[in-house]
Amino acid sequence: MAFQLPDLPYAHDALEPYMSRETLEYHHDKHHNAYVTTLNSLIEGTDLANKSLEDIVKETYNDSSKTKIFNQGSQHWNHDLFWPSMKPGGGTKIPGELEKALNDAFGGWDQFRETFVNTSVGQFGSGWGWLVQDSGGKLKIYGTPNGVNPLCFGDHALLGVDVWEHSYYLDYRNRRPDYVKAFLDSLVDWEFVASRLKS
Ligand code: MN3
Repeated sequence: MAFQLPDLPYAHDALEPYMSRETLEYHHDKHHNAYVTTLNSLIEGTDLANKSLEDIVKETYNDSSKTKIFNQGSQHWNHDLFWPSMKPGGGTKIPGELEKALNDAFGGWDQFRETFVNTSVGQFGSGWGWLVQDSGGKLKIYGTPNGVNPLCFGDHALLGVDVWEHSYYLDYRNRRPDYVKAFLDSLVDWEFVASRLKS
């Protein structure tokens, strides 16, 4: 069964003014779609064709003969997580369980926000900023280049922000800090993030 582009869980203009209809038309309908169709064409007829997306990402990471497949597969996985992590009217109401976990790990919301913003803004070139839970349950923040994601390190992703320019350039031009702050403050569905916490 070939992989499919998931529908956005909201209308293309639902995240305005923080993320425009035009950005989502390009980012979801064109960029994400291209990752899916290219991945399908690369794995068709191979032993990867019947594997889960997670297994494809983990098996192709660090395999230099499968870099193209890794890039497309990881980016498909990353965007699958990215779209439902946002909602219209997001950025508010952090569930208590998640708030406590952020406080325990980072010392408070302000410190979490500052670290997440600085890490995501500081990721050189294309990549992602992540909030993850490691195998010991500890919350961590780090950036990754290109399509690399927490699956590659055995970590569980709670939240990822896409800092490829295609994610923000139409709306924010070169102001990546403003984009990441708007993402946290006005777009993230924190109930979705909390639902991913593993106890
Ligand atoms: Mn993207």
